[in-house]
Order: sequence, then C-alpha cells, then structure tokens
Amino acid sequence: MKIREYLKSNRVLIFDGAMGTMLQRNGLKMGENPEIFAFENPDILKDIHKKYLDAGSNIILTCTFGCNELKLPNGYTVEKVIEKAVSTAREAIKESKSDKEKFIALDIGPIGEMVEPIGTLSFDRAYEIFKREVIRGVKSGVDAIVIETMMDLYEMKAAVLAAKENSNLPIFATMTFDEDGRSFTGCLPESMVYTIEGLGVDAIGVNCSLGPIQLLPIVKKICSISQLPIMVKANAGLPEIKNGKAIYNISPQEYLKGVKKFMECGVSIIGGCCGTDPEYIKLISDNISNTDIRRIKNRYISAVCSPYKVVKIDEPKVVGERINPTGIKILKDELMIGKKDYAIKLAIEQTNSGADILEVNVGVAGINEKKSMIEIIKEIQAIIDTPLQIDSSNLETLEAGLRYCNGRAIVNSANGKEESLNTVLPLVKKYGACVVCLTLDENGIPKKSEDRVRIAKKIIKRAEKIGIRKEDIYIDCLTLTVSAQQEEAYETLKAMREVKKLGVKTTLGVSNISFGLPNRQALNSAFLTLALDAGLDLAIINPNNEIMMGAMLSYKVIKNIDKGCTKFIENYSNLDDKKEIKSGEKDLESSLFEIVVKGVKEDAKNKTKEMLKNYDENYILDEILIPALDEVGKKFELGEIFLPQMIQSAEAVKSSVEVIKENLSLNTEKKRVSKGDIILATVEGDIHDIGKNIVKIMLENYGYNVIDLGRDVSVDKVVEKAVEKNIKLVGLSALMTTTVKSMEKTIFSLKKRIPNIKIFVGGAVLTEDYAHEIGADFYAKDAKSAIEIAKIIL
Ligand code: B1M
Repeated sequence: MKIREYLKSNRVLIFDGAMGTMLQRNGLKMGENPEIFAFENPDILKDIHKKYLDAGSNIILTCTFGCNELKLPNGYTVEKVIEKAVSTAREAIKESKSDKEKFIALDIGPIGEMVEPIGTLSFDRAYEIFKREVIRGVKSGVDAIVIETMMDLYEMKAAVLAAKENSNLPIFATMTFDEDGRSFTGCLPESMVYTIEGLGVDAIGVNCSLGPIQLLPIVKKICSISQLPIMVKANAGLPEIKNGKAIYNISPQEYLKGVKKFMECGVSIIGGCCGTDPEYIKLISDNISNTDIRRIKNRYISAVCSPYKVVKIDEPKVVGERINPTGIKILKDELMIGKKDYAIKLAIEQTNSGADILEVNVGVAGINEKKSMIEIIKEIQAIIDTPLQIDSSNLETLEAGLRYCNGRAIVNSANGKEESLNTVLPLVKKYGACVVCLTLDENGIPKKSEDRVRIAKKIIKRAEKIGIRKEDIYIDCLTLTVSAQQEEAYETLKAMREVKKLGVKTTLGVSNISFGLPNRQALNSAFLTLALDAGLDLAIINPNNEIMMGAMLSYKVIKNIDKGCTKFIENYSNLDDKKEIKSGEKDLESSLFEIVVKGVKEDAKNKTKEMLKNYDENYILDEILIPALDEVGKKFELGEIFLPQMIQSAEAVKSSVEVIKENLSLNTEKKRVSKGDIILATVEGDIHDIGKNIVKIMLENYGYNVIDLGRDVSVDKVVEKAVEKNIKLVGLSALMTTTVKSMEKTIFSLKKRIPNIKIFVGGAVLTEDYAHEIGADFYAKDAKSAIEIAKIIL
C-alpha cells in the first residue's frame, strides 16, 4: 500500500521517535553536527532506525533534519549526506524484523537562518535551499517528505512549494508552537492550517517544543478546522537543563495517555520528538496499532489569513479598496518611481478604520507590475497583519502576489472567459487561494440576472473540477452604474440572491453604482445595504469612509449579527474623540511615537528631520523614541504584536537615530583631539543594540573615540580587543535577563586579564545594585550617565 492510500485507510500511521537524543546516547557530543555524525557512523544510524522499525514504526525519517547547504560543514554536500542517509534507512528496512508496512521519509528541518522580514534570508533563497534537499531526496528514492519544526509560516511555505514543485511525493508538514499557542514568530495554528492545507500537502500538524499535555489545546484547534489527516510528534515533556543536558520528564506510559487524547481529537499520524525513544514507540504501537482512527469531518468555512490573523468569511467582511493607483495620484506617482510609503500608509489607515482584508493593486502603465507587487506585498506584510486580496489583470503579477504572500490570499479576479478559466483558476488552486469571479464572459456583462447566474454556474463547475471548493469562490455579480444603466443595476442584486443559493460566497465593488451622480455617498451606502441584504459577503469599499462603514455596522446590528450591538457601541461611543483624531490636530511628538509603534521606517526618518527644527535630540530620544519602544515591548509581551512587527519598530527607531546622528555631527566641530578610547559591546547572546548605539553617538559627540564591537559579542572578543588597544574603559550593554549572565562573565574575564580596567554597564534589565553585584564599576542608567562616567575615568 502506498502512503497516500494508507492515509485514507482507517489505520493509524506510526512515525519514529527522536533521532538527536538517540545519537547522543551513541556518542554524539554536544555541539557536534548530528547529520555528519550519522554520515560517518552509518551502523549506529542503521541500528537506531532498526530499533524504531522493530518497535512498530511504519515510517522512519532520514537523518537529514539539518542537512542544508548553510548548515553542513565544508567537505560534505547536501547530495552526499542525503544519499547516504536514505541508503542507510533503506538497509535498516531490509534488515528489520517488523512485518508492518514500512516507508522512508526525507526529513527537512528549518534552515537555521530566519527568512525576511524577521531575518535576512530571501524567500527565493530559502526556496532554493529546500529545493536542493527535495531533488536529492527524490533521486534517492524516499517515499515521502516531512517538513517539520518550522517556526515561521513563510519558511514553511517556501519548503512546501519546493517540495510540491519538485516532486510528486506525499508531504507531511508540521510546525512548532509555544505554550502561548503561537509559534516563536507569532504564527497561529489556524493560519498554518489555512495556508499550508491550501498549498496541497497530504497531512498537517505539530511537532516538538512541548509535551503532550501542553500541546493538547493546540492540537484541538487544528483538529477543529483541518480537512486533512493530522499528525502529532510531541516531546517527552518539557525539557529541564541539567549539567548542560536536556532532561525530559514524561514516561512512555504518560506519553501514551497523551497520544490517546490526540487520537480522540482526530489525530491519525503519531510519532515522537525530542526525548522519546523506541520504548515510547513500542508502547504506542502495541496499544494503538489496531485502533480505528476517528476521522474528522469539519464543516468547511472559507477563511483568509496572515500568520497572525485569520478572517473567516462567516459574516459580511470589508475589503479595503484603497491600494489601487486608479484615481489616487500620489500612489500612482510613487509606484512609478518604486516608492512604497503611500501604499503602506493606506494599508495602516484602512486597517485602523476596520478593513478585514486589504486589496493590493499596483497596475500602473509602464512599470514592472510583477516586481512592484512583490515589493509592496513584502512591505505591507512586514508591518500589517491584515490578510490580502491580490488584484491584477496580469497573470504573472497574480502569481507573484500569491507566491510571496505570507498567508492565504484572495485573487481578484477570474471570469467566465475561457482564457481566464484556463489560466487564473489553476493558479488559485496551486496556491490554495480564494478567488473573486466576475460574471462576465466573451460576450461582456449580461444585462439579465439569469445570464449572470448562468456564467456563475459555469465558473463554479470549472473551479470545482480542478479542486477549488465552492466556499472559496466569491462571485461578483458586477455593480453597474445607475446613471448609465439604471435598468440593469438592480439585476445585480437579483443575480446575487440566486448565486447565493449555489453555495458560494459573493463580493461586490460597491462604489461604481453612483458614478457620474451627485451625493454619491447616499447611493453607495443605500446600495451597500441592499447588497448586504441580498447576501453580500465581501464588500469592497473604502473603509475610511464613515458613511459606508456606518452602513455596514448598522446592517450587522439590524441583522442580529452584531450581538448586543457590541461592535456598534464600541465604534461609536467615542465619536467625538474620533472626530478630533480625524481632524489631524495631533501634535508632532505623538505622531512620531505612533510611527515608531507602527514601524514605518521612512516616516520615522522624515518626521525626525521635521522635529529637529524645533526640538533637541535628547528630547526626541528620551521623550519619544524610547517610550515608543517601551510601548512596543509592552505590546509584544501582551501578544498584541509579534517579532516581525517588533523588528519593524526597531528599524524605524534606527532610521530616526541615524537622522539624529547626522544632525549632531553637523553641529559639532569636525576635527577634535580624542579624549580617550572606549570599547562598547552588547554582550554575547543579545542582539539588542539600539541603546548601545545611542550611547556611542553621545560619547562620540563628546569627543571620545568609541571602538564599537557590535552586538552578540563573545567574552573573548571583548577581552582581546581591550588588551590589544590598551583600553581603560569598557561599556557593556544587555537587555535581557538571560544575557545579564554573559555580562557577568565578560566583566569577570576582563577584570581577571586587566585588573585596573573600569567597566560600566547599561540596559533596561539592570539596576545600580545589580550592576555592582555582577562586578561592574559603574551603572549607566542612560546615555548621559555614560558621558559622566567617561569624564571621571578618562
Ligand atoms: Co527584544 N526584548 N527581543 N527585540 N526588545 C525586549 C528587551 C523585551 C523586554 C520585550 C518584552 O518582552 N517586553 C524582552 C526581554 C525580556 C527579558 O529578558 N526581560 C525581549 C525579547 C524577549 C526579545 C526576543 C527573545 C524575542 C524573541 O525572539 N522571541 C529577541 C531576542 C533576541 C536576542 O537578543 N537573542 C528580541 C529581539 C528584538 C528585536 C530584534 C526585534 C529588537 C532589537 C533590535 C535592535 O536592537 N537592533 C527588539 C526590541 C526593539 C525590543 C524592545 C521593544 C526595545 C529595546 C530598545 O531598543 N529600547 C524591548 C522592550 C523594551 O525595552 N521596552 C525588547 C530602546 C533603547 C534606547 O533602550 O536599550 O534600554 P535601552 O537603552 C537605554 C538604557 O537602558 C541605557 O541607555 C539607553 C538610552 O537611554 N543603556 C545603556 C542601554 N545600554 C547601555 C549601555 C551603556 C550605557 C547605557 O553603556 C555601555
């Protein structure tokens, strides 16, 4: 039986358990590369595989988790290591005594470097790295591909696309979540399901990081929405570090209890991750091999998402129409020269006004639309968590939008023309998107509702034929202009009512109704309300328009969707305050504060330049930038924003600080005799350097020569540099409780090597007392205190 058939059967599929801990038991040292150890010791690897197979695993993972071109040391290629890993697994299968069906899966883990915007690795580069692994896995003859322990949805998407586009093998895709129910980069399990399931994998699930008890709520969530077989490979509990080793505290019996709970939720693929071994797998196999799996049949609800936000189309939703150069001159001009500021502004503004989804259209004659779409999408999704609708009449642009979108998007649009059905729908299917379909064909837009419904039926049939679900089709019965085609305008609403009966969703660009008439808002809002009553699901409107949003909110109250009028009250109880905000009377300081919190780099730069005309640098730093970052920190802690957004805020501050730095150097004499050398560094393990950089600017401005060693600086590097340069004063920065330990170590080593050296320390986690406790001579609460210290010592 092939794996795909197996997955359709009633039987549970059992994976193996941990590889790393098993290799450690057999001689792998801490810090040693497991893939290389296994490559050099194939007998050990074969023995581990055999133990898992004999314990009852149906499917074993090749020892290739970290086998990518960035991680492997010189002398070892991805091809060589994968080939050997697969052949060793195959030998183990041959020699195993188990009479179960047995398969080999190519194991693919994270690259080890973060993909943009969190890291610097491009999406395309990540794709190429995974592609190389997939190609060799296929050549070596694996039966399936397992992509596991992913923490970033974007990286997962790159891996899945690499697997799909370069093989026909079954794909199992699992991500790793923390106890707060999100991945390390903030991705929701629901976002993983909607995005990855759409891409056409065979099974989906979770692995690593938590034990079965902590994983259960996450597994339940996945089981309640997924349409696929679900896989879980938990850790043997939460690890405790003892003598530098991770100790896992859950016994095989307890693990089995967890497995049974997973299966009650509908999980049908089981294995073990860190800390588990053949004993765990044997117990699972002995106890559940003959248990029928509980197939889940969830009602399918169409949804789109970013990694951080899922928008279910289970009630009328707003698609913000503003990122579209037609009629917005600034946007058009900016797109022509490759600028993205205005598009970002529109994205933020519409999200703040209540858009559930943002449409992105960059169609300007004479520009490279595909490139522009990719750039805008990347910028928007680095800052905003609102899901996207990609709008273009150009197929390449649509595909680019779908490919680089981090999450699940809507395509705008397909229509009843043969060409569109043959080209757009396959793209929608490939990227697992939803699709807006216009009821027009080679003969244009039919006048009568029956004919529009006929086209809708044709589109639905064709979409379903290639595997697009009805629920993911949003039929647009097309708004006609009342001033020109008054008789046909109402036909749109009639068609919508009929189309709704076909089990699809509907959408409309509303404002076209009033073109050429005065008081357009009156017509637009009346039409919107009528359309909503005819079954409109996605209203493509300007969310900044209060009358339109008011009509939407009112409709939801009257229709009993907004229970207890909660949203309506929430939105309108502070109407007066809102008016004040809209009138643009906010002062400059709070604007820069908000710009930083939102993380808009370019605006931060411009606003800082503007502010420097009236305010001094210290005021901007101490009263605006640092409090804004504090706010960002709070939001991060509360789970309101996630790592990518925190990075964008940090970038905004950096660009603002850059302007401040330029301004300071303009106002300071150029040639000055140095008052002495100072080493600055953010300690090992810590990458926060904004505070340290501010201290550097200030010290330089006061005439000191700063040797900046950067961030995440090892103890040895600081000591060596201090010795080499005969330094009298060193400044260390640390921002995390965990890295204060490195600070202590650095101070200890510095003092040991250069007993007379003076050290000052700073960073938000420190206090005066604590600074002395870890051996520092001075504590610098801020940049000004650092200057006072430098004056004393130098
Ligand atoms: Co992170 N981060 N961060 N972060 N980050 C904090 C510090 C955190 C408090 C946020 C939170 O949870 N509330 C938290 C630490 C919790 C703790 O241990 N107590 C945290 C975490 C957990 C993390 C990650 C682990 C998140 C993750 O990945 N899940 C990760 C860590 C990675 C690592 O370091 N290994 C991480 C990553 C990041 C970003 C990359 C996104 C970004 C840093 C970008 C960069 O620096 N290049 C970032 C940011 C921006 C923050 C917050 C929001 C802001 C820090 C900052 O720059 N403040 C921060 C929350 C907060 O502090 N409110 C947070 C402004 C800066 C001017 O202040 O550095 O204190 P500060 O400097 C002051 C003074 O302290 C003093 O002078 C400066 C000016 O007055 N000072 C010195 C500082 N150093 C000095 C040295 C001196 C003298 C004075 O002499 C040498």
